Amino acid sequence: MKKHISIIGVPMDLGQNRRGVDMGPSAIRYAGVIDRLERLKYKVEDLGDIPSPTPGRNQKDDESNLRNLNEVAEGNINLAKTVSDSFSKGHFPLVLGGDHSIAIGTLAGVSKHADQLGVIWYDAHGDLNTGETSPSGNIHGMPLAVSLGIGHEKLTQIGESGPKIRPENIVIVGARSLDEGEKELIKEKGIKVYTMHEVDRLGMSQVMSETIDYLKERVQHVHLSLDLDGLDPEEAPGVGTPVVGGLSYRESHLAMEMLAEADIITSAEFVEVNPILDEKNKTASIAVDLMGSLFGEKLL
Ligand code: B3U
Ligand code: MN
Ligand code: MN
Repeated sequence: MKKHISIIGVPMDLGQNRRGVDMGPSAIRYAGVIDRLERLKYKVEDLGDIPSPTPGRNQKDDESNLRNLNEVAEGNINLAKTVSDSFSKGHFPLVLGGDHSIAIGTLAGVSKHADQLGVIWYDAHGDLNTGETSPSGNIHGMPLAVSLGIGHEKLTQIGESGPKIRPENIVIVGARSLDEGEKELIKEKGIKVYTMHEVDRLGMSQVMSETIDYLKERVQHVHLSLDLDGLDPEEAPGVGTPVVGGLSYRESHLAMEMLAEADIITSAEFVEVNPILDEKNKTASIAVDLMGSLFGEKLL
């Protein structure tokens, strides 16, 4: 594991409809992320927050069906640059969201330095919509498609134009709410998905060891994009679009511990923590607990 971590806050909530997720970075810092990682002997540098664009009218554009397109694009352009600078210094960019639209910028920044970039998308959703398939017009439901080069060009050209990742280098874990267009894209592109069905049948241990073997064979760098709504809302209630029947706290810890052991993750983001919807900062604290495991914390 890299020894130097750059914390990058992204107070962005314009990729969806519910205000509050812009306070995610503060909540995660308040839950003690820096101390936690320093205790594990990392050199941690907090780069502060990416300047967040002024909110627009929060209206969907009639033609593109995208909400706050220009603002989301602007925030992600700034983020891509900061992530790229951190990665090029050999640091581990640890991005704190913000809604999941910020993965567009993170992946644009990391992929500049890793042409075969693997991605683990830990999420209740596929985030594979486009303006045409999205039921909501919310860009946080689109970042994985955008990173594949599919979607509005104001988004796909961030960093540099074209795809940032390849479909065969993606593994989605925890999916249980996929729109029709997303299901079609998954089949068409052959994306590897462990829905809750597979997690229940195989167990998280097998899901993660298969995921690790699959990606290790293909890529040198793996980015972890962890949406807190991948977890069950009973345990992680502070998210904008909760979906019942999710991954447990324990399964999620096991997943992070196995990733730490395999030592394959070179960048990560933790997104969709919404302190307004949370109960006593529980979801932000879970995020920090999971980061502890991801960075090698052990029970004994
Ligand atoms: N798939 C739906 C819902 C959704 C996606 N991501 C989240 N919610 N967090 C959509 O709007 O694209
Ligand atoms: Mn998501
Ligand atoms: Mn989600």
